[in-house]
Amino acid sequence: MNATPGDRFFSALEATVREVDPQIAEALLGERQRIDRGLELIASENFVSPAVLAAMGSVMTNKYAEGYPGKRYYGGCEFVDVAEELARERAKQLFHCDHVNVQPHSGAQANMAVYLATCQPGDVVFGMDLSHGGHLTHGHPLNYSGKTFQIHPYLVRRDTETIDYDALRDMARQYRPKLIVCGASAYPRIIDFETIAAIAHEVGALVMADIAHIAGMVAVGLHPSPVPHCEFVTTTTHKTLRGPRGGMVMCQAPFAEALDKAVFPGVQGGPLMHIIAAKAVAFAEALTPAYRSYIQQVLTNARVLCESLMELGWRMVSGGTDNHLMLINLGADGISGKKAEERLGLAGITVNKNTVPFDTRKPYIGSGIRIGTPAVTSRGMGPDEMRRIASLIDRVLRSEDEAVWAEVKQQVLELTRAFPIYGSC
Ligand code: DSN
Repeated sequence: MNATPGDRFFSALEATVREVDPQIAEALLGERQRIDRGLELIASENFVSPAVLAAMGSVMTNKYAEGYPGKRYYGGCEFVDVAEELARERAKQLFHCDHVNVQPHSGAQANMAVYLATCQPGDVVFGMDLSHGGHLTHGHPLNYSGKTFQIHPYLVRRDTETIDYDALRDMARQYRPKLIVCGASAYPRIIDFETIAAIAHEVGALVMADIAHIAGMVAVGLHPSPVPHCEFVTTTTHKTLRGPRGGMVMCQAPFAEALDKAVFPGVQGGPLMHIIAAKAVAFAEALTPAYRSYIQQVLTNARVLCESLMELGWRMVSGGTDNHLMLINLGADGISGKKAEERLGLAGITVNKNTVPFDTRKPYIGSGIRIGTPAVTSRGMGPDEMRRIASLIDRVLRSEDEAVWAEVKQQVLELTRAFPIYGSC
């Protein structure tokens, strides 16, 4: 078989590391083989392009650049300034926002910067409950957000398992929050940002929309954008956006200065300039028609996978999906999320356990699993593969027999061989 550009890229990379550190080189190869031979269905993961990887592995990792383009605390920033300016301009083009800060090292730090820019310790903040689909940084008691602010979590409705906007409005009128945080990490439905912003503004609250999961759909117009309605919009850059691991914050013009001060020097020191360069590359990719087609395919694949699982008898949280992810509710008496995750892992199918709304199990065990289509879609898989994946998941979850799991693993190998992602290995 002829070596592809991917093969050559990764062989060179691993050989370079191997000369210095054979153990890490082995781990790198092992991870590439794990990716290549398994089905990656973790909703928050994706596979970046070789161009994004190359920018991440570049000389810009060496540079200190505290400050912002044109106003740094270090000399020699002329080329990293180019990278940061391009990242900012492209992000603005993608999301049509007034201002953006591309320096946050992660989504958690992006959110922390918004809290710092808007709230004082002890202020009342609303966030969606973690077990109803929210995120740790939206006010979980063990997270800095929950420790610093007076958090009132809002929930989904029991009947529809969708956000209870009426209860949220009642809560806002009663507690008058400083900030309402919306957005989710395990919510399969469209989020009505316009309604949430109206609820917040009625009581004088600001809104932060965390679109880490759905950023790709928002960028191409396949999910309503929070940008016209919410003062702050945060995201990670590595999920549906398919960029390097990192975060960013967008905001309306009057908050630009406060936001930039909150990111640096408020929360962070030197920005990761190699990651910012890679963000710029990923945003350039996201501005192409090919990326829009990719996101359309992510959504089609999620719908087909979800419908196929429902036809096989699985109960999905909220009865379906509008985005890139779905949650199987395995039931309080069924196999736990933890067991399901382990068992699917043995069959070469990677998912994560998740709580479901009103779960009676602890988060580490959970009664559900979360499944997403961004990564398998990046491999080029389509609806036929989604139907096949649904039947493989069904077989593994319904069988106690290790031989069945091993047989499914063989089928996963067959399937993935037809859709290589990072060269053959
Ligand atoms: N851990 C991420 C996720 O899996 O959704 C959120 O930070």
